[in-house]
Amino acid sequence: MSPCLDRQCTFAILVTSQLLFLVYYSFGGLQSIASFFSWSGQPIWDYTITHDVYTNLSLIQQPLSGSHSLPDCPKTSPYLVGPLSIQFEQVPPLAGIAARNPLVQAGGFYSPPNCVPRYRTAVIVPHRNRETHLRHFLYYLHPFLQRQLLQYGIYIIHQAGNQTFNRAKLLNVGVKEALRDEEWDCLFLHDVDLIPENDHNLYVCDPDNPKHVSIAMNKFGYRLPYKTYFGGVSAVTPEQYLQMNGFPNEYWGWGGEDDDIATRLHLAGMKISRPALSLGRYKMIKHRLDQGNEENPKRFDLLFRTRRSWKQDGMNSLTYVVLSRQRLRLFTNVTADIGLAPSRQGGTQRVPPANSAKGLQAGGRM
Ligand code: BGN
Repeated sequence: MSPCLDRQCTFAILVTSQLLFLVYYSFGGLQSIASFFSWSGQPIWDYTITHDVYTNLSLIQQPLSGSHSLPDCPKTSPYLVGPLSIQFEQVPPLAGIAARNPLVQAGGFYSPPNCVPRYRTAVIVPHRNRETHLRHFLYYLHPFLQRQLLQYGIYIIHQAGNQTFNRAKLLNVGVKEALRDEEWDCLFLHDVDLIPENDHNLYVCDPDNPKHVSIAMNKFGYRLPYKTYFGGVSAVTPEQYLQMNGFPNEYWGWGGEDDDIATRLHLAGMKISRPALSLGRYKMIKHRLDQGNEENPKRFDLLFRTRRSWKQDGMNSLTYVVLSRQRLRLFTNVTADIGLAPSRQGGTQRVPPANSAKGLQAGGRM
């Protein structure tokens, strides 16, 4: 071969490989190519056929008569139905949700009546002034979790006062408070406005790595917005949570705390685990940015410092005061004073009386 031909050949190889690379990315990378050729090994769900979220629930709700010793729950629940019908037009009343979930115990606790559960999961939800979202959330989550044959508890962690919101710190509080009740195997850290669309998306942990679960949200066109995204819904074992020193306490306002968590789990020697894209699907309840949860201008600086700060800022530096802890009919309501953002700390570190807890307490009177 002449040197000239040789050069042409190299050029052709370069151009072809670049073209292939472009095609690869326009197909959405390995995952999409695999699913195109059905290589993923996962079922491809048809979301045009959906089921009512209360399907099969009455079958599970019949406790066995007599004094049987209970068998272990099956590895795969036979009650699962797949894609769920979800609508947010009518807001269900708390009393109605309670009536449809008669086996849920005070505090939002449940254990399957006819078998010994294989997993114990605490669902922890940071909250403030989102009563409508909370009602949708409870309406869907209770039957969803019961069909999975889990032992579970739902914890709503309410930030007292009206000062800047701090999602990550509320999650730290929730983990600490939930672990006082029970040796949970798995902690589901859950935004209140996200509803899972498929009950095969099991609310159990990956024992090896923290799991990011809400990987396909309608808000982002049912794909990951970026590779290290860790927001919305995630699941960690208590051991994984402590290994990464929990979540940062210093992110006040919207944004960045989930990216910090993604960084700290890597720094703690773990990786992000994810379910299949067709399973980790969520519908988000539409809303405007909350008052008191404005974008955090300090998030860029904070993220820059995660590598230096994660061992000092987290579960080992968490301080808060529990103002109330109530076992309501459908959830455990923890109202906590978590202090104020640094710029707002005047002479006192504590927030004014918890006036915004009223909405939730009303739920307890059902
Ligand atoms: C990102 C936010 C996340 C948020 C996602 C999705 C930041 C840090 C910028 C360096 N991260 O941009 O917190 O969950 O968008 O909305 O703002």
